[in-house]
Formats: sequence, C-alpha cells, structure tokens
Amino acid sequence: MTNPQDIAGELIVAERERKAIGQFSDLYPDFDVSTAYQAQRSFVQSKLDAGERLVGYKLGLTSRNKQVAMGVDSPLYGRVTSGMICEYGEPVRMDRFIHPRVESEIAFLLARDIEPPATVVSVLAATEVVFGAVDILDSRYEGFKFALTDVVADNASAGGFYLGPIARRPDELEDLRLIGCVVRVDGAVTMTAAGAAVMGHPAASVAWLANQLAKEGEVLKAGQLVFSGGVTAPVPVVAGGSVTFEFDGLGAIEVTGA
Ligand code: OOG
Ligand code: MG
Repeated sequence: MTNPQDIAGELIVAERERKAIGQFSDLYPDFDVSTAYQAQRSFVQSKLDAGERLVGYKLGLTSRNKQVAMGVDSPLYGRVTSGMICEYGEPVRMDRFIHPRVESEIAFLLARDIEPPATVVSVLAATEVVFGAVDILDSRYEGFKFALTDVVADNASAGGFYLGPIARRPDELEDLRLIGCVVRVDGAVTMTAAGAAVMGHPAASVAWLANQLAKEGEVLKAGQLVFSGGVTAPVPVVAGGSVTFEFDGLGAIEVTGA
C-alpha cells in the first residue's frame, strides 16, 4: 500500500534539502490520484504547522501549452501558502529553489465564497479583482519528470508566486479571454498567448476548482487568491537572467535570477 504520509515526508525533505527525487508512480503501481491529494494535504500541512497560512489555491495543466509541455493531460490543483508569496521586484533566489521555472498566470482575488456548481459567470461575480501573475514552479522531481499522481502529491510544483502591479475588477476589463501576455527572455520575445489558453476562459479554471473542491467538502472562500494555471509554457530561471511577462492592461512582472 502506498502511504500518503510517507510520500509527503519524502517531498518535504526534497524541498528542504533542495534535492530532487525520482517519481513515485514508477515505484508504486497502486498510487492513485486520491492518495496523491492526501499526500498533498500532509505536505501542505507541514507548512501550516510551521506557521504559514493558507492563502488560496493554484491550478495546473489548465492550458494546452502546459499539458503538451509536461506530457500530462488532466488539470490539477495545489495549495498556496503565505510563505510562497514573493514581493514584486524581489529576485528569484537560486539558493532557495532546486530548478525554478516561471510562467504567466491570471490571479483571482475573491470577494465572496464560491458556491458550487460554479460557472464562469458565478466566478466573475464573486471576484474582487484580477492580477497578472507569475507562478514559480519548483518540482521536487528530477528533471520535472512526473505523472499526474506525482505532481498532485508535490502540490502542483508550487514554489512561489508574484502578483503584478495592477489590480482590475473583472468589469473594468474587456474580456479575460483576450488578455494578452508577451514573454521576453533577456529582452527578446519568446512566447505570446492570451487568457483563453486557460480552459477557454481563465475563470473556467476557477470554476473547475470550486466544483472539484466541493466534492471534498471544501469551499473557495472570500479573501482567497486563486492562480489560473499557466497561460504560457514555463521558462527556466537562471542566475543573472531576466524573464519579463507583459500583461495587457495588468502591467508587467520582471523576474530575475540571483
Ligand atoms: C506542474 C504544475 C503546473 C500550471 O500552471 O500548469 C502548473 C508543473 O508544470 O510543474 O503550475
Ligand atoms: Mg502554473
């Protein structure tokens, strides 16, 4: 039997020692998605026990760009804790992570709880503001090589998050599907995408999450932050390098490696 606590224990050590491990799905044929979410809970609980707070959730593999990049074709979610929130302008410290990668996302700050069944419309109605955001991924697996179960247990590779400098109410923006994002690596444009890359509409991923959590008796609450899942594919962070994410109407986030 695969024990979720044991799996979480190995992930906690990998994160603390910044030493990537092999994927569990190769070793344990009975490792299933529900055991993986139990492992995620105890991985995250160790952060709460250390004094962090739950600030919200992140979605993963919600865009074709990301599913193709990672070779996994189902969305998933992870939990975001206070220690993961990085300050705008603060560099990604290479000595804090194993092999960080960054990607653009849209973040939702909720004004109200989201009751299931959630829809794009109910999510937008419950949203206080949206931000352009960056997800710092730091898989605890060697070479970011994982199956769905592995990455679920690893809290969706959550490492850190930046929020952009501009917050907008959904009704102040034309259409979240059309929010463009331009990614520059050391100044040169390397990728472009729009919000619709995330499940057709970024709010659709939040609705998916609300409905998924409802099955476990959990509710998205007022005051929580939800990260939509990557709009663009991840880019490695390197010391001395710069990756800039320019969001249409939501400002820019420059991520440097230090
Ligand atoms: C898994 C986490 C996926 C996203 O936005 O798709 C994710 C990974 O790519 O390491 O954060
Ligand atoms: Mg992401």
